[in-house]
Amino acid sequence: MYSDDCIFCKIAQRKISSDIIYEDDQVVAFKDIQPLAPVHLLVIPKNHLSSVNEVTSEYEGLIGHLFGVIRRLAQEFGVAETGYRVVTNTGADGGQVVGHLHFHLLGGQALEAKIG
Ligand code: IU
Repeated sequence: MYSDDCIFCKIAQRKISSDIIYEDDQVVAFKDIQPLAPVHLLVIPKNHLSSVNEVTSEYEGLIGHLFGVIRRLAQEFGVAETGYRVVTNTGADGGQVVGHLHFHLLGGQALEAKIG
């Protein structure tokens, strides 16, 4: 489930301190340490998957559950009505820095309408 040399696995196991705002048996969510918007959360599966490239059909249930968590956090953090952005960077060209699948939830301000 966890990878020894993965920082997000260590966060999920609480071996490294972070501002965890949600946890269940499959998912952890915490505040990004370098927020790019007033609300900037990271939602991750506990199971170590490197990126979307490893999200095969066996993880459909997990990803569905994870998006339910994102939806509820958007409500809890007050951005569900005003709007927000969910981003997952994949690989070098996608700007992925941390090699553990994660979804950025960004909101709390009007975000630049830009992709790429
Ligand atoms: P990326 O999609 O891999 O580029 O995003 C990684 C994010 O993880 C980035 O926004 C970092 O600020 C964030 N982060 C963090 O919140 N806590 C950490 O210990 C580390 C990175 I390392």
